[in-house]
Amino acid sequence: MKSLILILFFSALLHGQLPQDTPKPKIELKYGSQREGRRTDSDMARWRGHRLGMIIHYGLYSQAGGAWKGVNYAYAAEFIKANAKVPDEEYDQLLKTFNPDRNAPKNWARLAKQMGAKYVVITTKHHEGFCLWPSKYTDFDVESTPYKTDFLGEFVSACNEQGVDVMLYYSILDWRHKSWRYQLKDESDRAEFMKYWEFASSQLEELLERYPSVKGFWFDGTWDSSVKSNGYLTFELEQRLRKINPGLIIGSRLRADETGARHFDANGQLMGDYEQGWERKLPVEPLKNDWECVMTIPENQWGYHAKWTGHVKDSIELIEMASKCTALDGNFVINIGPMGDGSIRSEETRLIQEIGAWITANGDAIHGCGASGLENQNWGWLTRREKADEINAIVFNIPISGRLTIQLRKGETIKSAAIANKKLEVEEDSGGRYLIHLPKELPKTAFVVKVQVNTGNQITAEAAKI
Ligand code: FHN
Repeated sequence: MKSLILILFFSALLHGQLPQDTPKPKIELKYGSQREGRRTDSDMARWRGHRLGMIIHYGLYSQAGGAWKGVNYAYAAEFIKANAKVPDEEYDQLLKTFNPDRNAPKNWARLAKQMGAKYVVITTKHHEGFCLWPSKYTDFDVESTPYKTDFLGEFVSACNEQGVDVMLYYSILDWRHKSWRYQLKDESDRAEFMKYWEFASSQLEELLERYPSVKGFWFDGTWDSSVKSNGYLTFELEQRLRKINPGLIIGSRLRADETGARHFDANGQLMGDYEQGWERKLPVEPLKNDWECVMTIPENQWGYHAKWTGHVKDSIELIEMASKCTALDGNFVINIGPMGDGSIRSEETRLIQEIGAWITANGDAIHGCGASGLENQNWGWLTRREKADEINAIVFNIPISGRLTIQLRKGETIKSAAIANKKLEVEEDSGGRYLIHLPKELPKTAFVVKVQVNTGNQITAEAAKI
């Protein structure tokens, strides 16, 4: 009898008849996702088309370079206050020496442009609480330093001049503010935390008023229970900011719903405009939502650390990641951590120049492109501009056979393939499989083969998921 029950159970499992296979009932949420699918407006399309960005971590911690009183702390340099357990009064001494080069804002904007970044995310306030702009809500800001003037404003203007969009990083978590709470254990914690929330909300409104050209916010430090168990606050804050600028782009990291679910609500729907959880990791296939990956050059270092340890990425690795992100329909953002005086370490300058040189030659396979709608092959990544019948085959691994395989879909054919306008031999195999013969002389770095395709109306922008 027992074995009969087991047979019936497994047969039901195989045929999908068990109750757990029925779709989960939708949970009624007031503070969950507010939209189905991707945003379709022009502000979001602009952000999506950028594909390559730069994120800058800069604050008081940049002066310490990962060490305190002669002791080196290997963990993330922007955490030096926590790593070395520095009391507030002692940490405040860094205010007195914060005096970056006056040209730093312009230099950084120029470097971002040179790298081919179409947008920059800059830390306006990291977990340490220091504000890069003169905020009317705190004295723990740039106005209290010898630099005095509005560093952030100067940077935003410099980016505007360079035609590079700006997104503002803002840490909700604040080690410095007296009213910040990690959890709300009682009513007094709640009362204090509500004061903090109003402070942060007012600062964010202040940022929008001061810098109307910014395109969005990049939130961080939202993982503590004080925030995630009060999801309605994140919902209301998002609404409040969108009221000032309806086109704002806000990643998923700000949000929690009333069940405490973060990024995705309890029904699995994305909250915010794009998936913001891709930190130092990339997905393996195109995602249905917009998404962005932020990447450090060394291991887990965002702020300036004088002693990088572990693997340090080189430019071709970062270029491949940027290509992969484009091929998987996402944006790629490379972090730099300027030194306390505002200068950029030589390793980062070199990488920026190398990436920039590659982008100058090949950027049209990245900017404005997205997933090709075809299967990526192990020689590299395929990208395509919306509705275009040209595919970019970005080659990172040259096959020993000297042939690139491309698998088209039914009804599609390849018209031609070329590297830098030099036509290549294209051989048709069976079942939509094509072989592109590479020449003996090849560029010394990753290169793009432009492949003209007859789509036979098979590939629409929607199919290409751009
Ligand atoms: O703790 C921070 C870290 O310092 C850095 O700012 C990164 C950037 O994505 N975000 C946090 C960790 O998730």
